[in-house]
Amino acid sequence: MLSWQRTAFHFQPQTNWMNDPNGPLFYSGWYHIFYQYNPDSAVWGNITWGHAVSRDMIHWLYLPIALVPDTWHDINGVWSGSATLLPDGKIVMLYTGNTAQNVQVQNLAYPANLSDPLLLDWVKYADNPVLVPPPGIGPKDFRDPTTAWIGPDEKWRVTIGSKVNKTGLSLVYRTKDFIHYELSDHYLHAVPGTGMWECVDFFPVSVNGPNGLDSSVNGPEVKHVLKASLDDTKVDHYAIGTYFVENDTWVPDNPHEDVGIGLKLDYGRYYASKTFYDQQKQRRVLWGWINESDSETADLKKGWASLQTIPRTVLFDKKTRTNLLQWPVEEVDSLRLSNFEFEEVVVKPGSVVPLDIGPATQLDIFAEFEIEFLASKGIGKGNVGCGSGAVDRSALGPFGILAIADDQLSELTPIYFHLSSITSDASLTTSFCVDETRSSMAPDVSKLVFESKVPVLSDEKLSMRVLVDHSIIESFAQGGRTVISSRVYPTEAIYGAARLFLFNNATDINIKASLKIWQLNSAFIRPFPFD
Ligand code: DQQ
Repeated sequence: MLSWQRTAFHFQPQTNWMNDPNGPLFYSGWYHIFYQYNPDSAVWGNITWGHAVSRDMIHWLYLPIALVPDTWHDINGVWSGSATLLPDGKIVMLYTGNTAQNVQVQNLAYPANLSDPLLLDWVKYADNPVLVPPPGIGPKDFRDPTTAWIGPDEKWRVTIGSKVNKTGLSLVYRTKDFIHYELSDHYLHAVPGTGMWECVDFFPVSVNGPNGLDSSVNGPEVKHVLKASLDDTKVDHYAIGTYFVENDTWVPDNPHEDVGIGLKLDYGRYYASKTFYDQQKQRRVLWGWINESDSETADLKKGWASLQTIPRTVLFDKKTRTNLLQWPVEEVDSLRLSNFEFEEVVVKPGSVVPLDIGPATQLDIFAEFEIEFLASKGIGKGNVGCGSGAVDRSALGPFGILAIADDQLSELTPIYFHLSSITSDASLTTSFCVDETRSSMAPDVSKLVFESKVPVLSDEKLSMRVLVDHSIIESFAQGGRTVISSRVYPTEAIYGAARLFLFNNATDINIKASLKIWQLNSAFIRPFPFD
């Protein structure tokens, strides 16, 4: 059963439940995405690997399920895993199997026929599992192998998330053939108090170059990103640091911003993300799972649950040198239809300005904001943080846009900045926020205020890019320094009734907003036409 909340250009299965992205790769002209999929229901369970292919990561063709639970070593679930492309063109897929006794083990699978660009058939290695929990690691704390990378000793490395007591950690294994493994004496990294690490991701970024890097690249111009999905809080945290291949350890640049206690990949609803290196366009691409925030009953009624974010390119931020930049892959631009431009629209304190663009359910919005102090007021102080939402007022915020709003403003989702202060060199750190609290009048919907901090350098304007797709809003601040994905279920602001507004709830500043807005086409996402 479909419903109006269904998205138009985000990837989701035709029906039923999806969670983590698995084994993304580019092979023989096709992007492949696999995903944790329950073919029987719109809630988690009976987990298989769904499979789809695309030429551009926007339009998708569903393929038959790639891996199902059918042997003792994965009978309780074919759980998350990653792909590795070997230099000889072969593909290795490592995934976690939940065994008949609910022990987490690592299994090996490979394509039955490498000359099939669709990689339709998968073979499980006959002697699976290839790894079982090592001594000292709980049977339920050993999951989600990463893409492998190769060291100068010609051995591949794979890291696997775990915990010991409350310390989250990642184990490293070395292998030559993906069948026999040796466990490293050291953890790749461990952070006390962070709990179980799921879906660890580990990848290099270029500190000066323009491109993404293959997982095996290392050297003086390279830093490494370690990401863990924290089971206790369901948040994806990352940190940037240095990888030492001699003993397979990683050290964060800033111990105060270590994995799980510092930066988040996304400050909204987002989990279990995974990157891959796209050798076709020399970029690193990030996938992430966005859960529903309505009730399970509502999900069962609508017959589906969850979607994947728009794939994002990931780069090191060469200006701040402290964070990543995430940006929707350039292929999204191919969905752009009519274009609207607004120059220096003045939004006075306490006012709302409609933007006349027609229906506002499928949009790509790029907005820049300039601040004008009111002569009568001087430079006041703002709030620190996003507070209880966009209704909070201070001298310097909030201001931004109201997305998926109806004409009466009975439903709306503010995406906004709230400055705390302005310094003499004009650089600042601002809060970037999304407020779901008035997004829906439907019952049983969880509605939160999402908060992040984002650096704004002295030569930069405040800017945001926002992708709107019926029931999801993905918001990128300052070129992707911080990202917030939110889920909304409007009942009034749907289809032709959805509108877009500017707002300014600050008391002491005028806002001058300049925007470029595109209506976006729907993507073609449908079964592969085998006949
Ligand atoms: N989802 C999978 C696990 C993983 C978790 C099971 C994260 O492999 O740890 O569906 O969402």
